[in-house]
Amino acid sequence: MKILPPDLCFGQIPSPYSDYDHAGIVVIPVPYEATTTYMQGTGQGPQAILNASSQVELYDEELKLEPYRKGIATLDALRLPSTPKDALLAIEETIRETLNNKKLPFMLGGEHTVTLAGIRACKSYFGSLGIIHLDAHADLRDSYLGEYVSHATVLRRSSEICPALGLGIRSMSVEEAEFLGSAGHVVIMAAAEMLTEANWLPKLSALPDTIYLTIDIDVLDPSEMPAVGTPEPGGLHWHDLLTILKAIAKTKRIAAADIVELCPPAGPAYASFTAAKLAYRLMGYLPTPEQ
Ligand SMILES: [Mn+2]
Repeated sequence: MKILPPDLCFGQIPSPYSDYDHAGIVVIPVPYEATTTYMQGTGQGPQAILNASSQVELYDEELKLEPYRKGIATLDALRLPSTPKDALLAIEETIRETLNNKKLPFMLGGEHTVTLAGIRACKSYFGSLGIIHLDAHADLRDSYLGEYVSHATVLRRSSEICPALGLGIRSMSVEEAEFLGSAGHVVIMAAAEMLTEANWLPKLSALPDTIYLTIDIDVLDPSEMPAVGTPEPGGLHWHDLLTILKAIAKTKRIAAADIVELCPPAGPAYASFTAAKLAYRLMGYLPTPEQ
């Protein structure tokens, strides 16, 4: 396991706050892209977020504190085996090691498939686990283009492991809609329903206390987040998303998180900055695991 030095790590955070031993949070860049079907480029997402993160102020004006002081180390980007099965096993191993070291894993994708590895590791570590899935897409297909493990099936595979709440969803197939009708352990809320807190806040309480939080960056509206492979109109806006994340962090124990599906070639540079700022803001909301 290689740790990036301050000039290359997330946020260019100085030592000792970016040292592994000091870290409450470990950023894990996972440039995995194997099953992308529309615009290519999610493999470049982690490095684009790391580059842009150097421009994010380390003082958080909303929280009125410096989140980096809880310790944020960054691993060197994972070098993954070529087959999806082996790649997921390698990611899972890294997440498990991070949890064993009493640190909160924070993956930067990469395509959404990487989430499955994070959920497998967290489920075996914590036992009881729920998933909160922020995404434009339901990702509930049973298979997609012949693949059972793909960005389009990730919540379906994950929901076979633990209960899930999808938020901000605004695109699905008839197969996914029918599955939702029959699967009580998977609940979704459309983006249009998310504007009223009374609609979604009670859904959180139905989940286990320990949460894996996955954010497909396309949950944001394309006007704010154009750099995605499969944009959908009608998405969440910045402050709506922060309100939801704050509520999750307040009512649940977020045990691990990821931000996936940034596709730098599909949009302007500010999109990478938005993803980096979202990551840092979320780190400010996250608990520090007991060490
Ligand atoms: Mn999506």
